Amino acid sequence: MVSFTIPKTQTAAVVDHSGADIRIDHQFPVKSQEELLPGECLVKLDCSGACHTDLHAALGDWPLPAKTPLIGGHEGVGIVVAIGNNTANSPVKLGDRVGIKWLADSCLNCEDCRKGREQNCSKAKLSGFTVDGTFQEYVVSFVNHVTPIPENISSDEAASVLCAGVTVYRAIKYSQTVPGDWIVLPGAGGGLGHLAVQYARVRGLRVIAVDTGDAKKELCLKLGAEKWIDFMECKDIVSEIVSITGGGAHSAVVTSANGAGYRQAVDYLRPGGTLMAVGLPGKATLEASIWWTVFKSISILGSYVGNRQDAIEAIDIAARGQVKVHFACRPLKDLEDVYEGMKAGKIAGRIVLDMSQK
Ligand code: 8ID
Ligand code: ZN
Repeated sequence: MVSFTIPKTQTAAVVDHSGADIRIDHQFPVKSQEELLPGECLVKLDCSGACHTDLHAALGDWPLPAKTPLIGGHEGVGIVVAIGNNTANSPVKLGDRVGIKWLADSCLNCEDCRKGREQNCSKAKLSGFTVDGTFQEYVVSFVNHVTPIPENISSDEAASVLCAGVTVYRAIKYSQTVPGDWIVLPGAGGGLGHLAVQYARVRGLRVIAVDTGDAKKELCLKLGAEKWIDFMECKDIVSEIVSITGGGAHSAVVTSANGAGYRQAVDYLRPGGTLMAVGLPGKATLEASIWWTVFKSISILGSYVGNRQDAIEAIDIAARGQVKVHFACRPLKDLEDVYEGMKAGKIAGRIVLDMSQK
């Protein structure tokens, strides 16, 4: 049987209280195998993506508070190095490479879990929000919810599929679109958005990418967007989209981190169109005209991460090379600087934190 030596301490990026800067702690305790509860596993992480959600959590942007002190992070990939005693029927074993996603655990027995909306389980545990996440070398997670990572994708390529990828994959899956339809992606140059461009292409959709700046423009067009709109430059986004699509888009999957990306979406959708709400500004409201929403038979749907099956499907598409995360690697200690880049909207694609570089 494989066995692993587990150190007593590790390096972790800690937020002591909401709004505090990141503190890099080189002596943060690691749970021993004996301390793990049944159903828990310890994963030695290779890397973790940094999602805008981690920034919202660190800043306390949302109506729900994160735990503090908090170790954020929910796009981790690593090896299972320990499993809690008395864990029954574990789907993973020691040495398996697995992914950690936002949904760390759920009861699997309630109505939401039974219907495949595990993320809405009232007992859900959230990585990097209600339980410590992947901005550390060793994370405690849960055997039933970690995602098996196929061999033909590296850990750093897989990491951001686990949140950004799964989330947009599911939003597009439920967007009621068919091949040949037009999809508008506000936020297309960001972490979620650049993967949305690719998952939309895999589905045969025609993509209008909306974001700002040359780097994001170049990235979106390279990844298969047919049209680009710079939201800082375009004077009239609605008429631009209506003209490109000959009457309005079939769907919009909004991944902008602020409310502005949602504005006008109902106006540029064609009758029967679907607005998928994904970006999570904490305080903004969606000011859609009720009259036009009804008159045009518009669907407005919230789409929140994905379940275990969505994760397996999204990672499979990436492992087959059809979707690629565009990322740069940085050491964990650079997390604060990564957050600054995110606030300024300077990151095209994703940053992946490499745990081997402390
Ligand atoms: O389950 C979910 N629904 C889920 C899962 C994961 C993340 C939701 N999110 C949320 C995050 O919490 C965040 O609010 O999705 C949002 C985007 O996350 P991200 O992709 O990790 O953020 P990013 O890399 O910073 O990308 C955001 C992009 O939006 C653009 C920015 O330029 C950036 O490229 N953007 C903004 I800010 N305003 C815009 C606008 N008005 C805009 N693009 C178009 N129009
Ligand atoms: Zn995320």
